[in-house]
Amino acid sequence: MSVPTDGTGFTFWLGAMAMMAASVFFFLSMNGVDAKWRTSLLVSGLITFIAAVHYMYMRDAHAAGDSTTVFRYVDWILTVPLMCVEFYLILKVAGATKSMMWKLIFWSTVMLVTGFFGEFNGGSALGLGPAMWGLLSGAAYFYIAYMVWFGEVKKVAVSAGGAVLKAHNTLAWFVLVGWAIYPLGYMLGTEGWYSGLQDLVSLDMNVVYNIGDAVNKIGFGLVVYNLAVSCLLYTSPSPRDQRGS
Ligand SMILES: *C/C=C(C)/C=C/C=C(C)/C=C/C1=C(C)CCCC1(C)C
Repeated sequence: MSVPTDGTGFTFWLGAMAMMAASVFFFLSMNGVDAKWRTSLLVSGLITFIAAVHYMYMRDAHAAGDSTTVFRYVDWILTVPLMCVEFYLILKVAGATKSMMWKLIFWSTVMLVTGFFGEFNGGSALGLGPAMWGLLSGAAYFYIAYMVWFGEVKKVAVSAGGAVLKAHNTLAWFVLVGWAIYPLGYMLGTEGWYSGLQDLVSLDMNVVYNIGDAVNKIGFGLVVYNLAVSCLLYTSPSPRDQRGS
């Protein structure tokens, strides 16, 4: 293992550490919340834990001068569907169905597989090129955002109301704004009609992806944590608390 000597390498180290710390936090928080939120916190911790492991691999690959693309997409193909599961878990109480969850998982898989083809071997798969693959990926992304903002996911959240709706709305902003960081990174790292952007913004694609991951994976988990903890305020004191007073 070599010491990072460049900015990008350093963000892999920071990312690995932040993801690990977040995992410990989410796992340890499980005991302090109502049973119905434990699985949600477990999933939050799994998302950051899976990322932590991949960050260690990407950190080493980057330091060795190798591509990180495969590790990046293996990480995403595991963690993004888990974020879809997270929507399902918090909305289950309000009647979210498994079919809704699978629809989110399906479109997120389409988004990532097409994105991978756009990055792998310069986007040469099927002769489409990065811009075309990126467009296909973007279409799947918009459909997910639509489902979360206006479609069936939103409808269930509205019927849940209260703290669950509030958490849903925050997660929806993550999908719209936080997830939009990724196509920006993609445009900085691949060749297409948008390549002029690289002259305006001189950021490494990996740095942009690393920022996106920190915001979205840790942020998503904190929204779920906040929901679980806010619900504690409304439950009656436990027998032990009563004994003390
Ligand atoms: C933890 C990882 C997350 C939340 C990853 C999310 C990734 C995306 C939303 C990626 C989207 C892309 C596009 C919309 C178009 C270009 C290709 C991608 C895959 C970068």
